[in-house]
Amino acid sequence: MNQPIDLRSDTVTRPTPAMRKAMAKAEVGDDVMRTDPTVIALEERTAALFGKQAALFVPSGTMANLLAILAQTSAGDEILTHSESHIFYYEGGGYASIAGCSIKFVDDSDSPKSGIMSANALRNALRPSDIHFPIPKLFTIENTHNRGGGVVWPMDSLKETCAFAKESGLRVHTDGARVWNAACAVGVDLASLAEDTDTISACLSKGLGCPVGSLLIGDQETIDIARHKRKMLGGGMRQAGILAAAGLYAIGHHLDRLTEDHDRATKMANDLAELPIFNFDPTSVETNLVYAKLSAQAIEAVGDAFVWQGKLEAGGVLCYAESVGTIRFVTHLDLDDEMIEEAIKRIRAI
Ligand code: TLP
Repeated sequence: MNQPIDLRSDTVTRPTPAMRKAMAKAEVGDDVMRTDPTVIALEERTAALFGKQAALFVPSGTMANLLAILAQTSAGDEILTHSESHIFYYEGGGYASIAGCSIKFVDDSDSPKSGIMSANALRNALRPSDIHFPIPKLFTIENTHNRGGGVVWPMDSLKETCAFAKESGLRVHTDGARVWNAACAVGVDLASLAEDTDTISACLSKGLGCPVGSLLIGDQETIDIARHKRKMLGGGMRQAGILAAAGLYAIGHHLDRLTEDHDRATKMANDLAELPIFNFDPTSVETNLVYAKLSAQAIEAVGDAFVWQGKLEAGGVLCYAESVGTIRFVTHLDLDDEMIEEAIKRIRAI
């Protein structure tokens, strides 16, 4: 069979030859001792880009989010977030098992977009101060919101909800695994997206070609605490400059091209929405994630999204079933127009 076309995630992107060259040339030291100049350069560059005092290079987005929680809560505290947030849905319950926090959901029923929480929804989720209740400490949002379909927080909602969270005495963390895509889609700079949040995580290993790495960005005091907790978790890395060099290369060369991924996702959504096996609104696609809902007919005739995932894989298109009724297709650096056309052709044939 022809090479499979990999639309499972933007985490599958591989370092380009130029990125590998930058990695090979990287000056390194021991980052636990704070003597790796390339890691320091990446952290300083990122802090400046996001308009914050400091940044911390960590192995993964999951660790960045966990450190944000550990640095801004104590065991027994409550986190407020959306039920489809990555922190709740996909991080192995680290908020509970490691940080000792509970989660209270904030809904999105008064928002036109999935995963976007209004100030009013947050107000409804907050309980009064009372000895019966856990102490609410941290509010987390996701931008772009993965399971919301890769949607971007509208700037006015972002400002209003985060301002209300702060007035309510909460710290605010943004899971910005794909904040680069959000910035690109709404045409604002990263600092504006980070302005109303105390901490923000950003992933280098999604769509940017880096082999590994994320950053946690925020004020100096919080990042100092996170640095200590990173060591505790075993995330202190030594000659990590080789990895940081990939990050610096990606920030310099792979951010502007994200619009290409978004355009390809839009094209893919438009083409898929015409097939009878799908039933979704292609205009809901805002970035590089296409959440394609299966039609009732497709499920009845063949099976749920997990069955369809297997069929598509056998036909040379790799994707992920995200629920019984929805399949996710993700565009990224390692795919071009021709490969998207070919993927659609294969899906049509199946
Ligand atoms: N998301 C992955 C899977 O874990 C689902 C993907 O393929 O989309 N925050 C968000 C919003 C994410 O989408 C992810 C990864 C992470 C955090 C975690 O990043 P890593 O995988 O580096 O721990």
